[in-house]
Amino acid sequence: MFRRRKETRTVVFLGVGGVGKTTYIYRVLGITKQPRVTRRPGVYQLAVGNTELYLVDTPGQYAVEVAQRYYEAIKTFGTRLDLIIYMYSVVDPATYHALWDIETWVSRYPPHRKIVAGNKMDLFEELGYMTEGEDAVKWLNAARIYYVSALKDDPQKLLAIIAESLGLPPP
Ligand SMILES: Nc1nc2c(ncn2[C@@H]2O[C@H](COP(=O)(O)OP(=O)(O)OP(=O)(O)O)[C@@H](O)[C@H]2O)c(=O)[nH]1
Ligand SMILES: [Mg+2]
Repeated sequence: MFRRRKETRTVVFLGVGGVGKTTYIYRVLGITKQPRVTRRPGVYQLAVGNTELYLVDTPGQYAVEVAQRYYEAIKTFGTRLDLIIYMYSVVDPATYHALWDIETWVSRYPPHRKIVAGNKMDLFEELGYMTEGEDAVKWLNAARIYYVSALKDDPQKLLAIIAESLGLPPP
């Protein structure tokens, strides 16, 4: 029988500490444990239809550290980074402003596609205020913004965002 080789896509999550990068990845993968602070970059593999996804989780409390991890990912994956997900917390403006610092470092190696993820929408619903991210979309030259709750949203929705952003058929 003839087997088609799987295509691969590499997705990197960037954002300062605590915004929910690991939570997002764990939910997509169905890992139920509570994430600890990420100490070293992690790469998680997931098959979606005929595509093998590599989800790259980066550690770093500050923008500069995050950017360093990004360089490490570039070294590991070459320039084959297909998507960057810039993540911030909608209830923490500092994490939003950090995207500007991260981008200054990252823009030297433009990836194919970028999106912004405004995370922790469940907290916005509780608190009643949030930082909207449309300016970042323009400034980062991202395709669009998705407002999510990595903690509460259906994992299928979280995965569909990645697939759509990569131009893959819905999972
Ligand atoms: N309420 C709420 N909490 C969230 C959400 N996403 C993540 N958290 C919480 O925020 C904390 C940090 O989440 P992590 O996924 O570890 O964040 P991270 O971006 O990986 O952080 P570092 O590894 O330190 O860079 C955890 O206590 C999560 O449970 C969300 O959508 N809503
Ligand atoms: Mg983490």
